[in-house]
Amino acid sequence: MPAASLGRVPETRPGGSEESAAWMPAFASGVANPRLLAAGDLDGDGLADLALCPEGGRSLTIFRSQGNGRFDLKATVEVGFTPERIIVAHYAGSTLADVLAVNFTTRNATLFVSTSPFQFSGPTRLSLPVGATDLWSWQLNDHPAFELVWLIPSGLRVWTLVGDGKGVVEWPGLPQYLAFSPPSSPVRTWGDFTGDGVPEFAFCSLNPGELFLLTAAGAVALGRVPPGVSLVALSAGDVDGDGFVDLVALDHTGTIRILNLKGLRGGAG
Ligand SMILES: [Ca+2]
Ligand SMILES: [Ca+2]
Ligand SMILES: [Ca+2]
Repeated sequence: MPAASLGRVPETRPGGSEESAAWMPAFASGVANPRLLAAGDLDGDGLADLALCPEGGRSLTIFRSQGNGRFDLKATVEVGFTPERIIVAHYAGSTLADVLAVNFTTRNATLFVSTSPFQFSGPTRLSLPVGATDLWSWQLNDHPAFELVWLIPSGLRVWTLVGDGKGVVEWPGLPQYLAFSPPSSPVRTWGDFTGDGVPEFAFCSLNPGELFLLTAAGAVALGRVPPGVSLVALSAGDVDGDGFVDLVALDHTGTIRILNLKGLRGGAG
């Protein structure tokens, strides 16, 4: 049972929290009025790259990770609608991640499949489950495509994309580890931060600005948002290529702030 390994998450650490959660140097993206953030490796170098979208924007700004908390502007992707959620994940079985943009209100979902680093084909239109209000994605089985986990009124619905997004296989039921309620904070992301193969939610409580990891065992404090900083979005990805999933945050000024959570795995790996 996946929850058993959650005991490895440290509640506190002697001598302070710096060992388990450390902020990397902040990086100003230059994206004004930022709203959406997604992390994933778009060029196959093992470093999670970023997609950003401003509030009300219809195009994504794509950044390549340098591996040190800094990023290079690489591309702009025209979405054709205003996304409410963007995700960078592997949907086409390649080493290059793909980009997914979704608007739940207008029921638009578009997949941009990577054809070479920071180059995309498509877009491929996807359908949405009826009533979907949010979407998360992670690798949940041995099929190479990441799964889509939709939030619908009756709970969750899981899809595996097949044929580079041209079709979907809907899971007949939900595994036990998907029996969760997402945190109510809108600033939340899903990812396997503890390295046990099962994703957890990381979220920011907006007052007073504290970051938590929500596991089956409860919420664990990860760290405090720097003073005067307000986070608008979170994502999960290994930005520095050390093999540990980092918590990537976007603040209200368009600055990228990365929390290295290596210590959550207690030195494993
Ligand atoms: Ca990369
Ligand atoms: Ca899969
Ligand atoms: Ca990392």
